[in-house]
This record gives sequence, C-alpha cells and structure tokens, in this order.
Amino acid sequence: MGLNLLNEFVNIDDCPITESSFVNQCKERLEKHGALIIPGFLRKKALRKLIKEAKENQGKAFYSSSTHNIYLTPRDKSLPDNHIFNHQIISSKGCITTDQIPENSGLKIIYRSILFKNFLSQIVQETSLFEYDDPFSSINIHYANEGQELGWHFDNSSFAVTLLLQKPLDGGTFEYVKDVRNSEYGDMGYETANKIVLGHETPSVLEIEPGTLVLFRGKDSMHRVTPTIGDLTRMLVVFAYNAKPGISLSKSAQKTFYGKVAHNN
Ligand SMILES: O=C(O)CCC(=O)C(=O)O
Ligand SMILES: [Fe+2]
Repeated sequence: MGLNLLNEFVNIDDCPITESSFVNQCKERLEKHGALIIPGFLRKKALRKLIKEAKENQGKAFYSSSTHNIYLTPRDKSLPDNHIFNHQIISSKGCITTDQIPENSGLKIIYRSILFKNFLSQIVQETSLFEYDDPFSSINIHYANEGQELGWHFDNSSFAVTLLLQKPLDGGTFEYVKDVRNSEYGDMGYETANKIVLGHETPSVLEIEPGTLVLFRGKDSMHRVTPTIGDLTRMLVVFAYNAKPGISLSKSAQKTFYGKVAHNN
C-alpha cells in the first residue's frame, strides 16, 4: 500500500509525512509542547465519509462510566481518602472496537499504512510500531454524548494518536498540564496534581477541529476532556500501537473498556 491510497484520505500536500523536514518539525513540536496537533490532516471528503461511517456504527457502542483516580490505579489504603492519590474522578463514554470498523474504512487504511507508521515511529522515537494482537484495541472510536466527559488522568501508554471526527457544540475540550509527574523516576507529582484537580492551576488547551491529527504524550502530562455540551456527540478516533509485536490488552481491561472479551487470545 503506497502513497496514492493514503493520499485519498490524508492531505499529503499540506502534511508531507514522508518528508524529513516535516517529520523533524513535528518531532520538535511534540518534544516542546508534549502534544502535536496537525490540523487538516484528513481530506474534507474523507472526513465526511468517516463521520458517516462512525454515525452508522454509533448504535453498536458500549457505554461505560467508571470511577478512577488520576493514576488509573486502585486506592492505596495506607493513604487518607482525601489524598490526591485516592481522589476519585468519573469518566464516561461510548466506544466501538477495531472489529466493528469496516475492513475498507479509511481508518484501517491510515492505521495500517507503513508510511503512516514510519512517520509516527520517527516522531515518538520507536524503532517500529505494531498493532494489537487482540481484535478490539488497535482502533477505537469514542463517542461522548451530552454530559459525558473524561476526568483528569495520566495515560498508561507513552503516547496516544487521535483523530477528531466531530466536535460538540460546546465543551469536549482537551485540557492538559505538561510533565506533572515523572513516571520514570517515580515522582508522582502530588502537589501539582492536587492544584490541577482543585482548579488552582490553569491548564493548556488544545484547539482541535474535526480532521485534526493529535499526538500526545499522556503518561506524565495530566489531561482531561471536559463534558460535552449540546446534543452533537463528540466523536474521536484513537489509534493505539505497541513498540513490540504480539501484545493484547488484558482480558480484565477488555471487559472494562469494551464490555466484552476476545476468545482467540
Ligand atoms: O478524547 C481525547 O481527546 C483524549 C482521550 C484520552 O485521553 C484517552 O483516551 O486516554
Ligand atoms: Fe488519556
């Protein structure tokens, strides 16, 4: 699969993902800001098609609401309930999985494209990127209806790739504070995290329009998506990759995120 097929979906003219000057510029922006946004990544026609597809499959979404701390870990009973580590936050959304996305979808063409994977791996500085071994986790579409939100958290994965398809009338804003914790050195960032949760620290906001590609380092940068306001659903694609082949999401995580467990692994 070459540039021609990818070019049907991705605006290669404005986002020349195979050119080293563009790649280097993207890499620098990600390092400096902890986030990289590429507006107009999807061609307008492709965006319209993907919105239609996502709407057609919305009825299949698994909706869940969960209570979690910002580290996405169980409570620590040795710490008080009012400690930031034990502070509980609510997140809710709908989700469809890779197997529910049509085989000929532009999303699968982009996700599996060697050129796209090369582009990403250079930016995040991994040798190669691999899809998930389970049939659910590689490409997800998230649906946030009115009132649904993702509470403050850090990601488990070192980077995330998203594509916004539909922006709500209001709300649904991606907010983040860069480098709150240092997971590599075990610095939990309690003090800053506490200020953020209390609203005493002003987060950065990512201005994202439909068709924008976002690369985000969410492992150490605390982030959230504010509640959707109005009756237009926020629809967002998440592309998930691994640095090694053969990795599946754990069965318990599959059950929590997708409400089902794959039987083939
Ligand atoms: O919805 C978004 O824009 C970000 C999603 C996110 O932070 C996550 O899935 O962990
Ligand atoms: Fe996240």
